[in-house]
Amino acid sequence: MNFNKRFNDYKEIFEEALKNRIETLNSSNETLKDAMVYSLTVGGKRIRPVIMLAVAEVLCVDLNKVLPFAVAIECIHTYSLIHDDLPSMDNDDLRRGKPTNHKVYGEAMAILAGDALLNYAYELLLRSVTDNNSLSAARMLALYAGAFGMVGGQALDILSENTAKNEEILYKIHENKTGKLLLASTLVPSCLAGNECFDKLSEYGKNLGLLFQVTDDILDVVSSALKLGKSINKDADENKLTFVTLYGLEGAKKYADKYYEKAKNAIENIEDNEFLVGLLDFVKDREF
Ligand code: GRG
Repeated sequence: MNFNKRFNDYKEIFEEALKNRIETLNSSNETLKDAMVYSLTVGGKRIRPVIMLAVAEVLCVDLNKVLPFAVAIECIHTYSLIHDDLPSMDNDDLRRGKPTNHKVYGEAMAILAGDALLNYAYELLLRSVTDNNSLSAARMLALYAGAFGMVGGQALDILSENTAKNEEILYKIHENKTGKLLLASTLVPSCLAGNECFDKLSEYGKNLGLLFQVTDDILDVVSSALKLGKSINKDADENKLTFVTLYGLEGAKKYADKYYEKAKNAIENIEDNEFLVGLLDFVKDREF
């Protein structure tokens, strides 16, 4: 299997679907639409859509069925990055190697672009619900994006900035903030396939999410702003709770190995799992 080719094939399928959706995106205001499209198309690995398409293919789910969910999750992810970069949150000037949304459109428009992307995601999800399986897939994504998932993790992260730092809090923040959208990427196709391989994909998705975050924490100290497309060394500067600030660089690498193995073991009995294993290598060895 040629991993890079397959990754790029999924990415292209996704980019085409996203382009088609953007062409029909209605907005009563052109500036708002420009701000939404700016962040949606400014770059990004598209790892969540790629995971969704890859798991869908393993489970023999029609890719056309999963594509609206893939566009929706990328809209949710993009809104979260716009809001995360705001002066009231992480106050970042650079994202995906380009000026952040509020640097280009101003803070008020960036908040609205994020809000509109989130609402657009739900419009897409509602339009995709045709049976019980698609209903449970949409509910899963909504649950994991909100207070029980990504937003809840972000809240915990902010609240923990000036409190005692320990493993339990670290795990809870990352399991939710970064982990739940990645978990949803593996479970949406399972829901669409009538909960096929649900437990195995759940274990895979959880550990993939933690692997993704520990790698992000490692990259914050070993990579460059040029490669990452965002500022570096922010975690230590801002007294953030990360795998590196808690366990040191070598300790964090050991956690990466542990989550990698757990994720790989979870899917060992799933047929045609090579690409899913390849995704773990991609996440662990990525430089950006
Ligand atoms: C503001 C509601 C709200 C939530 C923000 C996801 C998040 C929660 C904040 C992002 C902060 C951050 C850098 C988290 C680390 C992991 C992460 C989600 C990185 C960005 O995702 P990638 O690497 O980004 O998939 P690209 O640009 O490739 O799409």
